[in-house]
Amino acid sequence: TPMTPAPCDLGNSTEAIKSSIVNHVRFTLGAYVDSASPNDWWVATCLAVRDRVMDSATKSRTLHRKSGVRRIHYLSLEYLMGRLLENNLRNSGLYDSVKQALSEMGKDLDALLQSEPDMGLGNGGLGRLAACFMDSLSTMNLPAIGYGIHYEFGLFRQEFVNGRQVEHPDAWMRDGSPWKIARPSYRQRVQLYGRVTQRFDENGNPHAQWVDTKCLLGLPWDIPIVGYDSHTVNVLRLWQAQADEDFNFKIFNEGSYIEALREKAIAETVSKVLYPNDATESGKELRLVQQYFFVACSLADIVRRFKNGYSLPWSEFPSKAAIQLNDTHPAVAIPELMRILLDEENLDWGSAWKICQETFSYTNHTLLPEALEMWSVGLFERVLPRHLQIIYRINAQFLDGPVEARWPGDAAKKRVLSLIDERGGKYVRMAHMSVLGGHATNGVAALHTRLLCERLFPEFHELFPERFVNITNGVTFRRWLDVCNPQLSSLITETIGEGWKKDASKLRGLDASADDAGFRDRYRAIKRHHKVVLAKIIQDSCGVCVSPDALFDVQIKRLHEYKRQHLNLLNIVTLYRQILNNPKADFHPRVFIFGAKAAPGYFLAKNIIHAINSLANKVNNDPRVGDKLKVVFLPNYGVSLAEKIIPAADLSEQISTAGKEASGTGNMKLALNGALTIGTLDGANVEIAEEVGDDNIFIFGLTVEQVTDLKARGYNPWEYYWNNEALRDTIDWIGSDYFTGHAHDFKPLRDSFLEHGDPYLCLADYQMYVDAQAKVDAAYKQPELWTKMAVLNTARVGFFSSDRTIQDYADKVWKLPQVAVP
Ligand code: 26W
Repeated sequence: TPMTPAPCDLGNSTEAIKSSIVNHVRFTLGAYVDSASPNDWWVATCLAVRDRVMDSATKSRTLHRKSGVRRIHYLSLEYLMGRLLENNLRNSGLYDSVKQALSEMGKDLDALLQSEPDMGLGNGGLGRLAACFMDSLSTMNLPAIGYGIHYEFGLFRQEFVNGRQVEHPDAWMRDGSPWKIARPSYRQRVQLYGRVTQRFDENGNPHAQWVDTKCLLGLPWDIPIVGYDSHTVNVLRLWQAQADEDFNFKIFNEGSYIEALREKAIAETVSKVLYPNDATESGKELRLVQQYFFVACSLADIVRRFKNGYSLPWSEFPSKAAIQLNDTHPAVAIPELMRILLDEENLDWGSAWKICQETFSYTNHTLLPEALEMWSVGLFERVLPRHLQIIYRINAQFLDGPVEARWPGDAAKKRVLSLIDERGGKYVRMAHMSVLGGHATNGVAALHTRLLCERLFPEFHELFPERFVNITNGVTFRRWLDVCNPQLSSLITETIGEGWKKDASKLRGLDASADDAGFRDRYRAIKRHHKVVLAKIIQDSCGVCVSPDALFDVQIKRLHEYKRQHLNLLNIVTLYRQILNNPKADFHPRVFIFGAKAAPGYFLAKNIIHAINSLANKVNNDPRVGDKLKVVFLPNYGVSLAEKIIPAADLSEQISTAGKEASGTGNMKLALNGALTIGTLDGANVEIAEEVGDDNIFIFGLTVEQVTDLKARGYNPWEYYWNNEALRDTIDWIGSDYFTGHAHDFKPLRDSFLEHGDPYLCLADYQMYVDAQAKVDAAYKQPELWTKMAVLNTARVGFFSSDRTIQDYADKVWKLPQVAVP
């Protein structure tokens, strides 16, 4: 064999890293070291890190292939990765040497870290969860591939103009990205549209044939995922849509050069932009095409690996590949795998269906009816005619088989269980297909899973009880503690050792420190440090001066009625009135901090943003209020801003209507960083309360059962309005011209409370919320008590590490062993 020269020095010494960075500045970027731009230094640093990580990625891939272990393939339309450099540095252990190397060259690592654009390829909780999972999968040495879309534009950038949200495109990779590597040899071709005919195989058996289709190409981009203190580097593989130029060859030859290029541009729109809707299904054709495009590319990739890697019968496919559906967005994978097995591999129906069920599992992330995906049958048939046929057959076998056996002759049961909703128009129910086409369906918190079984899928649960499992969400403690709060991370490590980073349950070792006054002082000093940093950010981006001695009250999440930012607003307006009426009242100064994007078409959500900004403008400039109350809405909330807000938060607002928030994950990040929760018994709040103890959390509001009862009795917000003077004054004030000079500005918000039935029960929970906030105020006035509670939150939320979550999936759903990469 020819001699392979040794690679350049990829060691971790400062000298080796310096020379890597300088080489990239000179030879990759073609710049002089003396005159390279800050961006050049950032790119060169990322590439020096990437060089060191890629070798482990190749090793991991080779080991996974050679050992023939089962792999998990995570299918998600969203990955909210945020910045990658700092995370990769901390996880790989290169942080100190890279910092040193740069500093010896006169460069400041911190400044470089902050210049990285966020990779914002997701809307909110679901996309960020996928990103945390990728981190944990590598950390836990599990063989995994994440599949998604290489969106050219991520979630829009948000600006406020006169207090109103304005959206701008997010060109996160206008200048390329040093983290992604194109893999043209794994490009895939995908069919769409067309019609179905028949063909006969060599044995004379008929098979469906999908013809006259349009074609798209998918180019994969790989992003290495570095785990903490592990040599496993998995990849996130994102597909970019391209035109199939061979297919268009005819048009080119006929001289329709411009027309051919127009087709090319249309093809490329498929991976152009992330849909910015969180929790409302839009039903748009392009969205279905996006879903099928990335699913077809990913499945073809998985099937290629199975066929090339082993010579095993198809029945062994599930022993090599598990596929997790992140909500129903990639659910078209079920009929797509059926299509491959039936039409391309000539399997019989029964064998193909068995393989599907053993391969797939599905995570549900929402109970909101408007978020449940349903595709109109007409649209589905046009885009994916063969898949619709398969869905009809799955449905027929299901209704005539298990459903008929369990409820003979019961047409009503068949109507509710059918994959096709026929209550008005015909729609494919993607959630039903997802439960049926896999072996496991999970909810993301204990309460959510219970409601899934009792309310969303009661009949499916009755038919297949063993299929339903709970797997409570978690977050990666590397990004959400180690990276965003290195000071607290060091204090913890100094106190209980390093073990918590790989086994978060060890954080319980901090319990005793809650009673140690010296520890509390240091803990409080760290919180104060982060509040000073955040105060500067607030000054720079909102022009508002806030005191770090005030209580920082934080609500950061997508803007949605069910999350009830407008309940928070009712409380603030109430406090504002109280301060004006009773200026001498002993009220600890408070800063209300919001971060939230509204879906561009969600009118009421935008009205709420405008109302909060207008309230902020009044309160912050009212000399009668002074420093007692400040309200700020930080623009363009996202992962990187969250990393600044969370360590600085004192109070975490988790105030959704009970039964509406599947889990929440911001609640976990905030509690971990020592913010106390004020929250309803919803989603994972229930389990957070169990872990931290009732004394260390502020729970208020109606329970799920009480919400149900109240609605059944006939909820009337007017009753609360007329029976509560403070509430009445608050709402009347919002409806007045006080805040903007125009009484109609917040009429939509005011009307939602009163005229439109207050669907999320803000008025019913209002007084309990105001009372809970008074308890918060009283507790905050006792700093030693407050800090003790905060420490106990940090100490007791180890359960919410995504490492635990991922281990639960590996044990209960995927049956995956850990595979250590040497
Ligand atoms: C197609 C429109 C659409 C888009 C996104 C519908 C639904 C979604 C997601 C399911 C919304 C989402 O992000 N859900 C959140 O998932 C988190 C992770 O499990 C949970 O913590 C949140 O409670 C849940 O709202």
